[in-house]
Amino acid sequence: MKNKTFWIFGVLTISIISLAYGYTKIIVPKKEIAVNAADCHELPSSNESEFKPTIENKFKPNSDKTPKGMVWIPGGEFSMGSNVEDESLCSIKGVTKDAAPIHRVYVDGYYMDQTEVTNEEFEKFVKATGYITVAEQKPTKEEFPTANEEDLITGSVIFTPTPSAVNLNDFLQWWRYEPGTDWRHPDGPQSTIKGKEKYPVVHVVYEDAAAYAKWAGKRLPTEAEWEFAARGGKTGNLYAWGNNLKPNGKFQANIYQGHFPIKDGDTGEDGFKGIAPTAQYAPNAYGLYDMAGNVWEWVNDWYSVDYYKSLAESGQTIKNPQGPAAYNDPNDPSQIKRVHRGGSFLCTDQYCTRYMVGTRGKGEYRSAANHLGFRCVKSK
Ligand SMILES: [Ca+2]
Ligand SMILES: [Ca+2]
Repeated sequence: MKNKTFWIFGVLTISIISLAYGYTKIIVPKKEIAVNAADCHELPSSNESEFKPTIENKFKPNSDKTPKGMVWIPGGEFSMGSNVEDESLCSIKGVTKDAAPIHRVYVDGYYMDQTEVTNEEFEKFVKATGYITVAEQKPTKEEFPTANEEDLITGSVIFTPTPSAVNLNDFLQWWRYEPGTDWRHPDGPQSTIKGKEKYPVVHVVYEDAAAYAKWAGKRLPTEAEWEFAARGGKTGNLYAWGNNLKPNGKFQANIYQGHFPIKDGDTGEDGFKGIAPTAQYAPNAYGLYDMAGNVWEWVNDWYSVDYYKSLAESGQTIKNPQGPAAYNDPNDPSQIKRVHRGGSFLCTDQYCTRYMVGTRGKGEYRSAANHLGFRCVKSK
């Protein structure tokens, strides 16, 4: 394709899409094996006993001090990560291996937003500060020195269902860069957030999320804080609510059912085709909504494929890990990435099961899309 939007797409979104699936290199089938091998660490066998009991801190602050819309997460010691066989991408079991090995972590207690940050909340921030998100800023020649001037246009990336069934090995088939798309126009320039006040804000990049958090007197969670909270004090569960995807036959999160990624393929068996307002499903044991699905959530850590391995090798319980000092994704070294967690309304067992609680996502830190948002935490 030669049109200018595709150029931006090519530059900005090869790894933007990795934010969707946390994995950029399943592009052609022959690469699946090569990448799989490249990602393959020495792994412990999958075994429930790798998870040792979560030990929550006993301290609980006075409930009068709990900020509105937040809950106290006690922190404590827990086993973090995922048995890689549990997750799949492109129906390949255990393909990414970046959430292994399971390792022991301690986090201090903190407050966490009960929901993903909504359009309504983000709008308050923008009104108060005049903040302009990255998707609303014209890409610069400095950032894209080889680009033609006419290709430097504002916009963001939108999931676009395919007309018919496609081979799932090329995600460019169902993502497009759409000029004029941003948090106020989440589905393209003609769309609005009117009536979507309680929907999660999307088309925000890491620095947008961090700016909001700072304004709100909060911060983005570390990856460890995010996972501790998502697990709700339980030990080694597959999901934020337990080990059964559909207890009593009921979905517990907004993910994707049906044929991915074709037009009208999402059956919405979980109640929603596409994105949903926040808090439409039961909260986890800590009172947190949508820790699985709806939108991916930025966390503060740089992404490194072997970070968990390096922590596990220390043999110690790691206290308040802040993420690696530098990003590292050997499969995509040119893209600077931070971690995303929780999966989105597009996650499906046909393609990506990153709604599983210990699994990870990643994305280029200045790239946005319509299934990526965030929530904040606040230290005591
Ligand atoms: Ca859904
Ligand atoms: Ca979420």
